Amino acid sequence: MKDVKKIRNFVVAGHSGSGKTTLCEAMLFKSGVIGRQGSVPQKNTVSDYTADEQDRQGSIYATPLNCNWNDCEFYFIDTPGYGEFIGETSASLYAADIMLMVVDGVNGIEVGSNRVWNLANKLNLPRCIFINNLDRERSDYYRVIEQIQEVYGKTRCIPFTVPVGKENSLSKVVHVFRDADVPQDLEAFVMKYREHIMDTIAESDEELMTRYLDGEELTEAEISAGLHQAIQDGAMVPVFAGSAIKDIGIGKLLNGVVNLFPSPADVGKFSQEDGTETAISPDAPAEALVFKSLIDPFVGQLNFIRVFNGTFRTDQEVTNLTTGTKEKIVAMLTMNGKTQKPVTEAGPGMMVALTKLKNTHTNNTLASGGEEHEMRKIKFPAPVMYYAFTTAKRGEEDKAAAALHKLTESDPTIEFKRHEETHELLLGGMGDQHLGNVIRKLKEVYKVELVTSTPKIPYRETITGKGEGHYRHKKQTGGHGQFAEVHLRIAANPDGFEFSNDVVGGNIPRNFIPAVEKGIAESMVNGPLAGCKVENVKVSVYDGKYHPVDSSEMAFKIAARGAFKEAMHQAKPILLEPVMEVKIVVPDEFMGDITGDLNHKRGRIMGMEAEEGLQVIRAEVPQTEMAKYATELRSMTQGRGSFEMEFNRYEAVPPALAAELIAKFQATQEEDE
Ligand SMILES: Nc1nc2c(ncn2[C@@H]2O[C@H](COP(=O)(O)OP(=O)(O)OP(=O)(O)O)[C@@H](O)[C@H]2O)c(=O)[nH]1
Ligand SMILES: [Mg+2]
Repeated sequence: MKDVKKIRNFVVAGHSGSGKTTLCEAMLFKSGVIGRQGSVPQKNTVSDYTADEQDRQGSIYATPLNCNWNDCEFYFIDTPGYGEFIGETSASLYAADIMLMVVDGVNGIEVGSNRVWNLANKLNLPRCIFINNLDRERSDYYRVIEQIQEVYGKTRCIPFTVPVGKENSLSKVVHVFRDADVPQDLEAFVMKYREHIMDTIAESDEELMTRYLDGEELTEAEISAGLHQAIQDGAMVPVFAGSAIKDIGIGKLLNGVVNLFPSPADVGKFSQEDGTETAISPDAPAEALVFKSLIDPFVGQLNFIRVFNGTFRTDQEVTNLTTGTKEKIVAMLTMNGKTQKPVTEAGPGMMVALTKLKNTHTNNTLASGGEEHEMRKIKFPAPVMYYAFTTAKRGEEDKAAAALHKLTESDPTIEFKRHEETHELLLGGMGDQHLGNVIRKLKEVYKVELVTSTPKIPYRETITGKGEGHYRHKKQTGGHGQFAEVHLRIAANPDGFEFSNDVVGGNIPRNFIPAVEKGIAESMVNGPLAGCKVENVKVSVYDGKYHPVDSSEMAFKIAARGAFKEAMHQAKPILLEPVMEVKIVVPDEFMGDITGDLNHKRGRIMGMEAEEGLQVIRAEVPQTEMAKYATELRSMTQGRGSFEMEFNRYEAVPPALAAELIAKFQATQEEDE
């Protein structure tokens, strides 16, 4: 098996359309994996091989790839840059030793760049940057490198290759300290960074520093070793340049991967979920993280693992530490898109697909034995968009549920639940394209068709005053009758629901009090204004009447409901709506449109700040206004904005809107009657 020092494992990430898939294609071509470089518009790249991706002309799924270069084996993942598919991208970052971020040489840093940069920050993942598209009109290497340095660190982001010529006349790139034939107009720039790199090397080691200051030349090995540490610590981010489509700068980037990227041996250790760190060795007990699973039409379920430690072998028995299942490794495949190649061993740094596992999914840990620690778990982002749904054919809810359960196992950014208050079945995801994919998969693969609608907003009701209710339930039907009478008072109670039994003299016997409380609890599920859950009410039952023969639990429940309803009407009830806390990130130029739209949506802007070259807007907005925000933001910003939101609190619905909602509800009640 390959020496661990010769393995490189990285993830290619960045903003949508920056050219990640094209760059991966160029690397596969340059390294001889493919004889012809495909392109995204021609729908023939190795990475975007699914019909969905080809229709969209952009990646949807993370695609593991591999190639060899200069005696090293590369395992890398092409990820989607589009925000709705961030689940795939996040997971890939957990599987990699370093992130290669692709930045568009025309637009520079974009929302998607910061998104992955920040994810890498959280994981302490080393980074490298490739400035792509430098053959394009209006590309400007110097503007982009300046912005990168401004935002991600001047002394940190260091040019390693520099373009010669620009736009149409881009001809090649030169390496700042390996190339001798630097054009004169680039010399000052190149020398500046050559010195910077040398300084970094010297700083990494006191002895090297002294020798360097004494004017001694450092050897190639010393140069690489000196940089490795700085890159691995994140103190240095090498920046490469070129054009993926024109195969400019690709060879030098591949050399950079060999010379500068850490091998799993350099990384040396890996983190487990409980914070333990374990040293990496091919002879240690084997341990791997499942970072992706998919259903292959021919092979069935494929689980992609990143081996962190030890060596997995075919026919080996392993334990899934997450589900507790014993699994047998029947076959292992290295994959280049849909091209599979069987292997019999997989060591640290390798990414392979396992077939035919029984009970293993994304985010599980596989171990060969002796291990108790699960791998560090992938944190998936929470859904930002929900559809309510029913099945097109009656009675297929269970079939849909089973299929959705399967889908959530491989894509944890999908959520499927029944809402407690609105009772609707909800399908949550990262946006309409993501959800559209899920729905299409359900139809095509699982043969269940969904009918979707905008989810009902879980409005609530509460009171702002006090009220009193008296209700007598009396019925004489045939033999024995029904009788109960309940008197109660209600008042607003910010701490939630409170019930007290203040009946004196046994006017309602103790054994009927639980029925009274139950009656009230039932009324609180369907409030009198709009049939919503009632909250924050204090109820005191203080009097009533009973009949020794005709009173029953049922009669008291009915009387309590009547009394509560009457009291609610007196107590100035109001409607409440959920308010979301929203964080929106957009380029400067869209600020006006975004804030204008938020005002329109009854939003309250809580703060605006510049962050990493983009604008961050924090706002509180009623949930009902945010139902289609994923789509709206995309069209307002041409896909250059992103947002996150989470529930914050309930707040009173403005009177005019409340009146509308109440009238609508009352009309449906009358229809029902
Ligand atoms: N001129 C030029 N076009 C490029 C270059 N690299 C990529 N493109 C084109 O830019 C478009 C987007 O490239 P992709 O490789 O799909 O970009 P991506 O980063 O994978 O995009 P997502 O998968 O959506 O995140 C395609 O039409 C490519 O052909 C380049 O270096 N120069
Ligand atoms: Mg792509």
